[in-house]
Amino acid sequence: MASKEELKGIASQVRRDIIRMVSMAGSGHPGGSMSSTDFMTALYFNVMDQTPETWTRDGKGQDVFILSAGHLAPVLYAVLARRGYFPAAELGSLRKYGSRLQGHPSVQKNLPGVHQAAGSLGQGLSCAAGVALAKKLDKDDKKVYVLCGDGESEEGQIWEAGIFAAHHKLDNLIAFTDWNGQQIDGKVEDVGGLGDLQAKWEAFGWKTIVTDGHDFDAILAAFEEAGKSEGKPVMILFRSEMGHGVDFMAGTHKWHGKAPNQEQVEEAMKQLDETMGDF
Ligand SMILES: Cc1ncc(C[n+]2csc(CCOP(=O)(O)OP(=O)(O)O)c2C)c(N)n1
Repeated sequence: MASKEELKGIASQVRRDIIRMVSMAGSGHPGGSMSSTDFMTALYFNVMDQTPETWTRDGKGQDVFILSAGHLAPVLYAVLARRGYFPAAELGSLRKYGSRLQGHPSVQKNLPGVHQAAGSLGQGLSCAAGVALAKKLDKDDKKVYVLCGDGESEEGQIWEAGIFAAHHKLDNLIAFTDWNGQQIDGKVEDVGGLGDLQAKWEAFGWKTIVTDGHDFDAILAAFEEAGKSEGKPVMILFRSEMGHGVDFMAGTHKWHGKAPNQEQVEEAMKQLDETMGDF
């Protein structure tokens, strides 16, 4: 278990990793990766019953994480590396030919920590619901966690999975959405407005929790409450900020899928150094 101060430091390191990886690759998705960094760090360091030593691809007898918004691969890879699933030096191979760190997660590459390929938005929640149902059938009491994007939630398949999971009372399924309000082309509300996202999930029969996605107390409390659900799948809506942690990247869709240049990397590192603590 990491302390709150340690989690903050790790999250700063993860944001540094994301910026460097995407910059070295010359392409990738830093904005949503940085809005998801705090809850992904909390999940892997303090919440999931899964470790680099115990992880297996079939996920039996342990918690499973599935990345539904596959373009957020940089945050998943950086968190996995900092948690010890593979060497951090490998992060520099993001998007390189033959690398285990493809631009979107691939199971063919056998990267420890990755159960499920992703990239076509909307599919991961269905996969996670299937794994959660399999765990119920196997009498495996571990949980399935899945990260969705808010832009991704414009996909019809998300809502089909929502019906399925509620119908099967998958209370071992804990989904969370990076509710940063931005997607590839602009604000979610301007592109394909979701309206009252909490009311929508409630109407689909899910337990919902809305909380601050950049406050570790709130994040850990939300995961704890989610773990106690009975009879309903859970959707945590993490209110977050695109590009969080670096002022010129924050709050705009312009950093959804763009690599920072050298000067921007240096400025970002300066800002993130200040929030590193002792990590
Ligand atoms: C089925 C499908 N349609 C379109 C895309 C292209 N695409 C990739 S990311 C993205 C926007 C996703 O927005 P959001 O989930 O909010 O992620 P964020 O912008 O916060 O990173 C789109 C349209 C895709 N990957 N898959």
